[in-house]
Amino acid sequence: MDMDAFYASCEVVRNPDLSGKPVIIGADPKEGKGRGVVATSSYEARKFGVRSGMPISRAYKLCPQGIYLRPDFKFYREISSEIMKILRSYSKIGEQWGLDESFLDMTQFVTNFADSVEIAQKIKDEIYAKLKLTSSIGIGPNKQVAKIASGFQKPNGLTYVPPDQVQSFLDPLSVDEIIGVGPKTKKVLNEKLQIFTIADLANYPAEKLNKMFGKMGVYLHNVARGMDNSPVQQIYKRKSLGSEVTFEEDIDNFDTIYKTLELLVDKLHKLLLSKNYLYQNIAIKIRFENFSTFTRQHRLKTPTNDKKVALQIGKQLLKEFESNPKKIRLLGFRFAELSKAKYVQKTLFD
Ligand code: DCP
Ligand code: MG
Repeated sequence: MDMDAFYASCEVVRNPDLSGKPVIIGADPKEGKGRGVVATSSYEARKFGVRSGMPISRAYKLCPQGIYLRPDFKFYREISSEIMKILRSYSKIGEQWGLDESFLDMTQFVTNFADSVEIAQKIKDEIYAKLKLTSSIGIGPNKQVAKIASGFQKPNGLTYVPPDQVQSFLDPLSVDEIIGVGPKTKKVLNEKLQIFTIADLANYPAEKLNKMFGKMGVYLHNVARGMDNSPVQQIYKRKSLGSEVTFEEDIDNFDTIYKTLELLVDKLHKLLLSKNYLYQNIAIKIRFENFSTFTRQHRLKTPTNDKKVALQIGKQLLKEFESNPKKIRLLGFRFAELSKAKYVQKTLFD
């Protein structure tokens, strides 16, 4: 299940006058001079070409008449938890991704696949009745297929892919429909290997994929053939904790960059501790004035929640960019590969 235009739809719920209008959630466009990006937009705004992740200045050019709102995460989280409560009443085996997506394992509640179509419609109806929000649901024999199906007929979609139609469903789709295939992997697949559709990928020799991508190659080969054995699990609600800052003005002073890094690490580390997480991976993201963007990550041998280590690695990862003459527009930091700490650390007085 994936909610439609989630943040934007939440705003429409709060203010029904926005219904049917191009609503864009993200940074302040400041009449086209604004910085930062679009978080999401209503389907009406998407008709103008507005997309998530696009610079807000570009969105403003495409759709100056849009209604631009800053995100209100607290409100979206509240609505999200209402949605997740509804989902939990249908199956306790659920795996939430972000605020607006969740997988449900319905195996024990159905005798055949088709039964789940009826349940999915009930879920959609209940979400709409209680919250006036539309959602899209995909049903399939595994998570990968279900997720792709959930996006197949957005908004307000319901797509059922029976096991014997998985391959014909996947075949014509673009490779970047696969979870984990982002712009970079897509580019390599398209340009180096002439692989465009999932069918191309399914027919490509597995050994060559392995050579090129390692473990990821095995994964790609399997999912292209409809195979995904990953369980629906309620382990960690979030797989990472991250945040980024777009500077008011582009910055070339690395002291400011390191200061900003400290602030990000500080804020995220508090969150990490409050949720009793350990991290095993640190990632930074840096975007220059010309929008060229780089990410770097470092994996630790063992999970930890040490703040000093995080800061030190963050700084190390940023070092290589110090000599870059371009000004910096954005800095991001992320704790990833999170796991729950086995026992809660007690305070000195416990
Ligand atoms: N989001 C964001 N930045 C992005 C992508 C998403 O801040 N680059 C936020 C805003 C979205 C929410 O996460 O409302 C959910 O992401 P989705 O990818 O599910 O996008 P939407 O729900 O907005 O639209 P869709 O109908 O395509 O699912
Ligand atoms: Mg969504």
